[in-house]
Amino acid sequence: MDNSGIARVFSDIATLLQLKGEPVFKTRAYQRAADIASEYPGELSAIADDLDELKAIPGIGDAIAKKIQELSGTDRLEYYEDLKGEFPAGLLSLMEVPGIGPKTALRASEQLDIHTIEGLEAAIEAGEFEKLPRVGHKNAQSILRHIRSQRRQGDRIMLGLALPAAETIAARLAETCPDASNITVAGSCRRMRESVGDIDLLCTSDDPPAVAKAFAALDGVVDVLGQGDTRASVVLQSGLQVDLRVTEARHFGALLLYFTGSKQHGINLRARARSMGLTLNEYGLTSDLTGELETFDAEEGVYERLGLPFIPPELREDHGEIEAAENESLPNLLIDSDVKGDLHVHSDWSDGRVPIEEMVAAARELGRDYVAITDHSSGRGVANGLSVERLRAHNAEIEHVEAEVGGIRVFKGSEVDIRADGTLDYTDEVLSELDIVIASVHSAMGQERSVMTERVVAAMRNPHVTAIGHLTTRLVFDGARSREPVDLDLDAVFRAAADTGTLLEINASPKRLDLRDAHVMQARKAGVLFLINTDAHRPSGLSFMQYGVGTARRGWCEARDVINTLDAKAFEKFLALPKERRAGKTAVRT
Ligand code: DGT
Ligand code: CA
Ligand code: CA
Ligand code: ZN
Repeated sequence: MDNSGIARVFSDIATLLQLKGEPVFKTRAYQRAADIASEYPGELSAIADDLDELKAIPGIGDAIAKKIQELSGTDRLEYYEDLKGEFPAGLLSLMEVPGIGPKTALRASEQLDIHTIEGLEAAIEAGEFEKLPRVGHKNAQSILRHIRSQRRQGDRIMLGLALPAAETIAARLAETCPDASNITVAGSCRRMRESVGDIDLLCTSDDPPAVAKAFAALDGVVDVLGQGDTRASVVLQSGLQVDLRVTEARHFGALLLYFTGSKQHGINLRARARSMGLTLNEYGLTSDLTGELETFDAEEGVYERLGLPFIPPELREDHGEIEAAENESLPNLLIDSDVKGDLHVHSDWSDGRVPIEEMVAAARELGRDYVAITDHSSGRGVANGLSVERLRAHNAEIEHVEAEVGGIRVFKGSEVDIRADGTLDYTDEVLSELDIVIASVHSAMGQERSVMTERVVAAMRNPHVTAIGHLTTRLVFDGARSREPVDLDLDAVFRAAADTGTLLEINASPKRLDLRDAHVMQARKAGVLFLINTDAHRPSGLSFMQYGVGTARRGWCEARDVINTLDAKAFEKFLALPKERRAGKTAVRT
């Protein structure tokens, strides 16, 4: 057990002793031991063999030192288990809810038989919990809000945080553990879901238990939830949970397929296997007739054996992908390198962090063929928007930077505010001086559906508006804030986009991903064409493109559905078309 685990046990002991009415000096000793354990610079378990060394730590006496020894050796402490046994089950987890002290938790479990957070939630909803002494309706409701927000916040984390974390821990495992091969991110991360519950990793090895053990001891692991011969579940400093599965190379294909999910995709594949007289699990396919296990070192083999082409992970959501695979009508999904340009980028002319030149140089560095600098207009929605005079200076600066940086086409752009009444911040005459106009809603987001719909459709009717930016304005939960989408008649909006030849943006910023996957799917079916843009406000933001591509893939997009897969020349030709001719797929293929 690591220091934070030990600290937690001691702190729980202190709480339970206090509840028992033990003398204060006793509870204080454990509380102090918890503090010492969590602040101790090295791993306590590393010196636990030597009782004298433990006792040399100020504040650690004989009794505590022996308990540290026991915890380090077995991950269990008899004294702690016995103490917990004197109280109702689940008591400690109830006390973790903000607003619930030890006495209330004890009453809740003894008098109301509540032992889990879910039980507590139900009792609050039923009005039972508030009747406990010193609770009351107001407190109960506030506790309920805490529970719900913890669930919302604690449960899932945005892909933009999870994927880099998954890659970091995978790299660390590779470094520490040369025995581990084929280290691969699976689960919802691999499917590029906008948020993930936990990270799933798998790898192959000739010695799985050694890898599982090394993984649980990696730098950055603060808690080990479980560890066995072929698996380990850990918690990282960031609070992210990571599940590792280790297998032999011959099972890799079946395990990756299982562990990538989605669960329903797996279930559908199993049903298909069963209809063929086969049983599919994470080891391979077993013949019902002979009982023989067929193994696969890659996923492709499993699909092939089931009579299917490979199905990309982003499609494995039970959205008809197995039928499409059967009919050979799977989309030929776009890939990262198909994207040639980025048409929504900010600089320090509005709310970006660096000069235009730095953004352009960074875009060129990433291999983009073209980029549009689209600083904000002067509407109410955004600070430091550009007046008409500054916009014209901005245009001149863009021309200058294009010549200066070289090797990348730089378009004159604006992210123009769609005002509450559907008009835009600049006149048509001013807009006509631009190459790219991204029109977005940044204010009056509470408008009712018909008003909001008409507002956005009005912007689409403007002949100069290239695309609508982040259509629904929703923010993916990112630990600090989330925002509900505005209320829109999406059917009507998508129809209008297709009719007017207005592109819809797939905003690739991981906190937005707007359009989201399901909306991309719906819009694509309505004949809408897309741009995938990063909306970068600093150079690092230009690398968010992969999240937009993942979202487009989850919406079954091919390269031809996304206009910025065109090379710079073809893209300019597209822009030269009058809007009504930009609609429909024929326009793109030219
Ligand atoms: P998440 O973590 O909530 O974002 O979603 P996933 O899809 O990563 O789910 P997770 O981490 O619970 O499990 C990883 C994969 O393992 C999941 O996508 C499919 C597979 N799996 C887990 N539990 C089951 C199950 O009960 N049945 C089947 N067929 N597969 C499962
Ligand atoms: Ca997962
Ligand atoms: Ca998992
Ligand atoms: Zn914006």
